[in-house]
Amino acid sequence: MNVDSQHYGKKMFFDILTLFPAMFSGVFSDSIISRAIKKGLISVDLHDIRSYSDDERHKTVDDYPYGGDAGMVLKPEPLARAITDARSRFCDFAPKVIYLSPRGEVLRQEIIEELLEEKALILLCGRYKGIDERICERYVDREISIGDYVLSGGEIAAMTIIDAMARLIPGVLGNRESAEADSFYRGLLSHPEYTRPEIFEDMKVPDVLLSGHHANILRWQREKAVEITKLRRPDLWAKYKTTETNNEK
Ligand code: 4HQ
Repeated sequence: MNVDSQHYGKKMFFDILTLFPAMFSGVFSDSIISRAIKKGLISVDLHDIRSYSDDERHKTVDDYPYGGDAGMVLKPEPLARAITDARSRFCDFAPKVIYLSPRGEVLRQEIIEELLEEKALILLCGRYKGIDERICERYVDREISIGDYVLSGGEIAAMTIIDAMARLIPGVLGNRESAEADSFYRGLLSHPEYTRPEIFEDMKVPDVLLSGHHANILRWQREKAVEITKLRRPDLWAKYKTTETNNEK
């Protein structure tokens, strides 16, 4: 059975609604994502929100905010049409609409895993001050933020989500990458890694790693993972301690 037939029926579909489709070309032609697309494991379609404008001449998609603040807001009608169109393309899959916004729940690996349960996702990328709230109310299923900072648009956040998802799809990663060994896989940060040479400048690779003693190596790696997690991410450490399944390991 080849890779394609093995995952036949599990192909995941992404529709991206954006004002800047060209931003995605580099990422989708040269990355883990491109490999997933070539293998037929995911499909990514870009749709220019501007093509859903009702104004033939200027293709307007934004307008001044009520309340008189500075900046522009994406008008609801083109967004509603773009979303409705995307939904109809995936009618069998009941796709969730995700709006990328700093107001959303902050992205974590668990959210990536949840999203992998879906067959299709519609990722809505806003620009300027954001989108008309009525779109959030009626059309958006989930708002996600990639972190507490301000981007100039949702595009990079959408790429982040697709990248993090693609690498967990069986068959996407090659021998050189392994999803299981990564940070967060067991709720701890990863231990330090070393490669040749044994001595770099005046720094030596820890002896235990050269010892060939598998049990000791595992113990050292675990100790280091715990140490670094406690130190750098007390929040992750607290969560880890209260997760029963981890303590059994
Ligand atoms: N923006 N995580 C404002 C973000 C963002 C984030 C996207 C800026 C939406 C309208 N998106 N636009 N942080 O900062 O996802």
